[in-house]
Amino acid sequence: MSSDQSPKGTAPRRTTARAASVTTPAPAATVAPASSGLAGSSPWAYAPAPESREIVTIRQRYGLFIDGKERAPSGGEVTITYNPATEEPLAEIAKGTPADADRAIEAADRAYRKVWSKLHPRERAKYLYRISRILQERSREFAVTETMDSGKPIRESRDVDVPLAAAHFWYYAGWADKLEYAVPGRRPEAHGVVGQVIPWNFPLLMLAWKIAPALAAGNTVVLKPASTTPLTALLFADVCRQAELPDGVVNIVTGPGSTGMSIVTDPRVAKVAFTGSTSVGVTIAKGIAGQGKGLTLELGGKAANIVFEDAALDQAVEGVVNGIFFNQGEVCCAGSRLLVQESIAEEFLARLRDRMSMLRIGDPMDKNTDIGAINSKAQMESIGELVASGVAEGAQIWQPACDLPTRGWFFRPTLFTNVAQSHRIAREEIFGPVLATITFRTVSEAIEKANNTAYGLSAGIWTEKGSRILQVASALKAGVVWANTFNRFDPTAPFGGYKESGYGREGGMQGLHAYLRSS
Ligand code: TAP
Repeated sequence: MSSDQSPKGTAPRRTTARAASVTTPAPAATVAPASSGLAGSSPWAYAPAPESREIVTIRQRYGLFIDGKERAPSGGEVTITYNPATEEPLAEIAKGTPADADRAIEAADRAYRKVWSKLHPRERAKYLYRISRILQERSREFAVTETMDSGKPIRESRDVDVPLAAAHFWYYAGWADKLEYAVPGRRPEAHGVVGQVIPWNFPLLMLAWKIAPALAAGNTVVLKPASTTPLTALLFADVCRQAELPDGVVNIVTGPGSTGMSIVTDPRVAKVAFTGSTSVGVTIAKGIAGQGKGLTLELGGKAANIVFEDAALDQAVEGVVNGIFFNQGEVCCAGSRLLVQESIAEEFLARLRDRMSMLRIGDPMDKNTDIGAINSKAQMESIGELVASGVAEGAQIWQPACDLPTRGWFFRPTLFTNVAQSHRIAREEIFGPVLATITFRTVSEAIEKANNTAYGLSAGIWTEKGSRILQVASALKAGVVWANTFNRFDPTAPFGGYKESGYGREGGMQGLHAYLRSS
């Protein structure tokens, strides 16, 4: 049983904002009146619009997916995956061991040598198209499963995670027989077996980002999902069977971080891809140093969302809200630092507070929910600890009044002002619905403050001036810079970071390069 979660009742019940202050540090928090906007007891409150769970059958127990078959873990142990919105146990998950990792790598190696590398690239493409179609056909099942296992709002899993996952397989299917155009003048070759470890914030989407280009380039895969969100990866195993993908081409090994380490350090694994925390990324880089493996690391972020005085303010408010509250802020590229020009700061923050008061927090299965549950108790505690540090260090905290369920892990959207760049909330990745506001006066000050971070994954610019967008974007040390929008993803666009945000790119033609050796 995973130690950070515990089973309790079932359906989420609601309580008032103040009674739910368990999710935030009590000291100095300013909570807006409950009657504001559409929240609380307003006659304009939204009626419940729950998505049905009936399309999903969650089994009591899941094994490992090795060589096309479901297998019991060699150690016979299981962990439990929970619904973070209700704290109810969903299923028992096989606790894969290093011996299981070894079996999976052996299967992937055999499948690479005997089947996958011998297939005409056009035939590989057909499998990818088929997987994409099946994901589309079973999209509701995937969306409901993802929301139950991760806590993210059904609106996001339905409209973002699942369609984008299908789009990645579709996009890379198109590349499978055109690899020589990705590396002109050189001969593209697959690595062989690739080892992939993914996090819990976008479980299916991260799987698609990793598996689709790997297969298109001709590799076979051993993937370890995060322990708190294994279900859509295991459902994906079923898609592989349905698509009649040859045995061993994709292997899913659930289990703890140590099992992930066994996968990535195995000498038969020629390329490693990891998404997750910077600390584990560093451990993996050290663990495989000197082995000559390909490595891509997609790690944390502390993105600046910069609002200039000439920006379309309501549009910018919407973008800032989307930037930090999408997926409860559990997003590596979240716009977690708001940099707002001093001349408009007061007005902008007033509009932002108004908009935050309209956010609907609660049951992720409700189609009206904007902010769902935090993925785990451990993550809740981590967010709470960082928020408490913000208060202790002297920043001003504000949270809208909103009802929170009494069960499950929910954190009220939080806005900090009076933030100094030295505060922990301005420097560390919070990975929760918490926005730290810093003001600036000039363009160069904005650039300097935006770049004053150990990370370099993403940034946002809000201005009506095209020339300013170009000037600022080229000065920002961030892998992705959005202008007058935020959190836009597309399979054709590369994504990745600088500095402690990692290296290598996923998505687009660049994402394919990582899975190819070219001679
Ligand atoms: P991590 O520990 O980095 O987990 C990511 C993945 O790595 C999971 O599958 C995890 O397995 C696995 N893992 C853990 N230790 C490993 C090891 N030594 N070798 C190989 N694989 C290992 O993230 P977390 O603990 O869930 O979250 C901690 C913090 O990381 C968060 O607060 C957040 O700031 C950050 N985070 C960032 C991202 C992105 S996208 N940048 C994603 C998630 C978390 P288990 O799940 O079994 O531990």
